[in-house]
Amino acid sequence: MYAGDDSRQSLTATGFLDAFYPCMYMSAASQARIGMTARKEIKKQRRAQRQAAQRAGQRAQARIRRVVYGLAAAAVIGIVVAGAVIVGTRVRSSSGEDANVPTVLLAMGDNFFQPRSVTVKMRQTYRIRLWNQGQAVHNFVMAGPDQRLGSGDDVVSDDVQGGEFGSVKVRVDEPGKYGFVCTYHGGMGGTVVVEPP
Ligand SMILES: [Cu+2]
Repeated sequence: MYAGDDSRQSLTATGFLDAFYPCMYMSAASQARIGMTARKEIKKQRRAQRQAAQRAGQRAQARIRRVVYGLAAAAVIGIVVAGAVIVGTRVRSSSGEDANVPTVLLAMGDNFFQPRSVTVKMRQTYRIRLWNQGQAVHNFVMAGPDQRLGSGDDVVSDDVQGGEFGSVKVRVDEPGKYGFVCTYHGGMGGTVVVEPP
């Protein structure tokens, strides 16, 4: 039993040596071949290492690219959001809604409008700002699409007290002359001339 074990151990020891020191038992040609193989193996490993390093580098570059693109996208979004906020602020900061609606100033006296004629473009909304510079209350009533006053489609402002301001929105889609009056004072009136674009 022990002898068998010992012999196996010694065989194992020889095998061990064979594996680690093949040069001691091999011909010069075999050694050269093994040397070649070893050198090839080393080259292969180095190539693999280089390729791995290259791939790692590419991955790192891709990561950097993603970060850069991410930052660029964030910047663009930031600018758009900032722009929206600025535009929003500009719109909101007006005295009323619709800051982009052109305003026509129309003064009222006792008892007349000044000017008596206002020219606007068709298919465009205007805000007519009424400034009552007189003492009496006045209003602004303008002919609607049928171009006739008092036919039910008139544009009618609120009353404007002496010294105060009023406002009325007007949009006309057909060119022509549209009369306006103050319904409190006969003969107090004027004309809105609507021109094609
Ligand atoms: Cu009036």
